[in-house]
Amino acid sequence: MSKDAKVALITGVTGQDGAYLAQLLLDKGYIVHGIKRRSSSFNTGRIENIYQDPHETNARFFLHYGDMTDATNLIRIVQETKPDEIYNLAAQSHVQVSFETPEYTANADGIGTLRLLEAIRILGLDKTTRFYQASTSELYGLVQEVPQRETTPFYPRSPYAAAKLYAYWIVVNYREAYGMHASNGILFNHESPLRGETFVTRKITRAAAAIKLGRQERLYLGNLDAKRDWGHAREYVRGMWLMLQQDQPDDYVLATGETTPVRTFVEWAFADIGIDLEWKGRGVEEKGIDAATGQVLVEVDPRYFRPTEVDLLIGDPTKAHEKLGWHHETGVRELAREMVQEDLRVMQSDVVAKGV
Ligand code: NDP
Ligand code: GDR
Repeated sequence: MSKDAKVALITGVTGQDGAYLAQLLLDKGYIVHGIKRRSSSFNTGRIENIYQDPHETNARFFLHYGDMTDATNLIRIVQETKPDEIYNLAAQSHVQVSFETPEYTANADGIGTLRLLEAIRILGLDKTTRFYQASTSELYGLVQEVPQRETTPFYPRSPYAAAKLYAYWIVVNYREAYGMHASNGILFNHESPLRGETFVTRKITRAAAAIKLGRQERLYLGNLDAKRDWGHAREYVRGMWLMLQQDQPDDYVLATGETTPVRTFVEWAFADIGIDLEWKGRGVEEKGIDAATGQVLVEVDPRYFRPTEVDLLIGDPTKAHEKLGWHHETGVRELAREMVQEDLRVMQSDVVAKGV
């Protein structure tokens, strides 16, 4: 292991982005520390492939128990690891769940960010440690301008977005007040086969795979009209890294510039399992029907409607193109296909393994 290897600390390393980012940094020769939460069940599935026994002499990947709601724990981990770069990806990241757990979401996503920034300052690392904050297109909320760019006014529409708004501004403040190299990545939705199962793309691709294998009859969804700018997570974590390699800290939008309604993503996923879906009815009565058999495969369930919705997200990544040289590669149609195929592969191997 090189003595000059850079050290990174990733909060949220067990999540979708944490897994891709840890892999990217290890490939670049970093020593990577990740914070994981104590859980009564297994929560390291996404990083199983990069797990290293800490007793190995050349181990470069280390996990620490921690939580964004525990300041003393964060201070100790930052003190022990003295990272060159911190990527703050940990969050209660589900928008709908934030309406059920608003205080916890504010604590973990908003104040948690402050705790980490303070840890850096308390330990005197504010001139050496670079900081990435996982900011979000949810900050734009109620449409003020399209496409949304770094200068578009924010209008959060959920407790999650309001917590992330605090985090965004406290990062800007610490940059301006203390000269910290702290940057916000305002990332539009990014998905992958590692996406959490309750986010809409993965819920759809898993259901399509399960329906194809005869393991599920119907998919229940909420608002089919919402439009999102969906990219591939693997490409977005590279943008995070690029932000911290710049001489100056700044805030950047990462997006594809293309937006797609949820309904269209559903059609694509079913097309990928060989089903031509037709829509009948409107609003809560709308149904997705197998054109060949007449069977109802998709229904709207109002329980998935949000008290306030974000109707339209479409990002303008021009600044990231020009200053970071970052570009997305995978289009949303290709992304949907990759996710369906991977869900099918995993479910099929599960069927073989269990012999059912
Ligand atoms: P995930 O939900 O997949 O991962 C979230 C991670 O945070 C998990 O490792 C989770 O741990 C951890 N975590 C949650 N709460 C705490 C806590 N209190 N203390 C410590 N760790 C915690 O999210 P993504 O990987 O998709 O997103 C990464 C970040 O980027 C999040 O902050 C999200 O809000 C933000 N973001 C995501 C976008 C996207 O489209 N994916 C777009 C824009 C921003 P565990 O595994 O134990 O649950
Ligand atoms: P989002 O992602 O809220 O954009 O936040 P999600 O996939 O949850 O929802 C996208 C859109 O789909 C609609 N929808 C449904 N959503 C879910 N989860 N389940 C359903 O059954 C369903 N039916 C319709 C939603 O109403 C919404 O309009 C994600 C998270 O990763 C955040 O952490 C991140 O900040 C933003 O993306 C950018």
